[in-house]
Amino acid sequence: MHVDVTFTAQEIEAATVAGRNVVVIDALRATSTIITALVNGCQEIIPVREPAEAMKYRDEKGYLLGGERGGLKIPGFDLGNSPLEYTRNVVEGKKVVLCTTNGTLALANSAAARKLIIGAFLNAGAVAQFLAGQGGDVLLACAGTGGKFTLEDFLAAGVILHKLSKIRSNISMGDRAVAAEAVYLQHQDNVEEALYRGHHARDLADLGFSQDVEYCACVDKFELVPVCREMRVVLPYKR
Ligand code: 3SL
Ligand code: MG
Repeated sequence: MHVDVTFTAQEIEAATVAGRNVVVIDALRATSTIITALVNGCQEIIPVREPAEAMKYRDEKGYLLGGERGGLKIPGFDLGNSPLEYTRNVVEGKKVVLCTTNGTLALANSAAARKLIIGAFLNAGAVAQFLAGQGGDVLLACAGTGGKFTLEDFLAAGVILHKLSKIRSNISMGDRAVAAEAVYLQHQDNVEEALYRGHHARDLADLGFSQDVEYCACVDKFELVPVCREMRVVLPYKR
């Protein structure tokens, strides 16, 4: 099993993901939000690139529109992109159409993957278990921010890699994967503090979302692995 890492949603092309199991990571905050919504009984999540695509579902019964631009709720949407908004009261039994700047773009760009799954600190161990059981090459596809590398996604890739390497000894890692694991190991005792060394956590705190950063930094809070098939994210696997 060969494992590597990409840094941005924009880097992801059909040829990059074809034949590989791909984990999309947008730890702050889209993939953490997806995981939380599904934990709280959301039926499925439809990731879209643009708000206009989401708006087509505006008047459909049972759908909620969620997402952000500039970190804030999109006008006319029901929810923003804070995982803490996606409580059981709000999402149970509902379908959520989610549009975020980087995370849902990364998912849409990864549609040609062999298997496409959702990763974050929140479910790192479960993702590692899932990958170990699949076999095949793996790409940890960090969403990045605005086409640029972000520390939080790289750290989340590192924790998944570290856990995977504990389960399977025969994996080979690309150089980015080696670096991700090393950086995670350096910060494993305080992930939240490490997140604040990156600009996006600080931007979120400035917008009033420091509780999101604290929540998204929790490693292994949930043991589930959302899977995206035909641009529908659901929960097929629960331990
Ligand atoms: O870009 C994204 O997908 C978001 O996760 C960004 S934010 O954390 O909501 O600002
Ligand atoms: Mg992000």
